Amino acid sequence: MFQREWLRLYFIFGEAYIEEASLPIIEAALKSGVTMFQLREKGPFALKGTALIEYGYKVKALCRQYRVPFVVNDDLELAMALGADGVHLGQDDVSIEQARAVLPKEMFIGISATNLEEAIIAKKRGADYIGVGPIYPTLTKADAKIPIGFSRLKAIKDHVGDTPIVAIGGLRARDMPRLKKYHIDGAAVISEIGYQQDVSASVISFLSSYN
Ligand code: 3NM
Repeated sequence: MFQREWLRLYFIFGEAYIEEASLPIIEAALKSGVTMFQLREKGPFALKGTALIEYGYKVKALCRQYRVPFVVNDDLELAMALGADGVHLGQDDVSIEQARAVLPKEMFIGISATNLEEAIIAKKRGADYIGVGPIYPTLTKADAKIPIGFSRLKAIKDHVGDTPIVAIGGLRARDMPRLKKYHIDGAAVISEIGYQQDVSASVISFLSSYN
């Protein structure tokens, strides 16, 4: 069963093609307390096929070791092959109905939304959580939409009520108090954790700022 507490600090990372660099980053983040992990392998150097499955197994093993739920972005076949705990779907991926039809029933599903309409539809279709953003500009997602800021994030939260929500896009530790104030369950983060010199210090700073 999905638990909203897993959204508190949701670390997203890929970079499978430089596994000797990326696995230590992922392990440091898990060890330091991130509450959920998503494997998101994108871009020109993205691994595919068997190489990605092999990498995915290593990441899943790390998540298991640190008892952190393991999510796969977009790719239902990869999620099933790896026995992931959940999948995350964008607006351009398969629909939640199509995903539910093929995924094991214990696998949870998160959906991206960038506006109120998408968030309401995601809730209606039974998403386990909604990823709302980008809040700020981000360099990490090539096709990111226009940033929505905190006021629209709050408006979405006010409409979807109890459905778990994680904010995403350009977030830093200093944004955590405002997420808490608006009853957003947490932050999904790539660069402010994954591309930092001191991954552990960054994770601790995020977690201690949600207060
Ligand atoms: N999805 P960073 S923004 C993967 O708006 C992703 O749906 C977004 O990376 C969305 O923390 C984003 O480095 C990138 O800004 C988040």
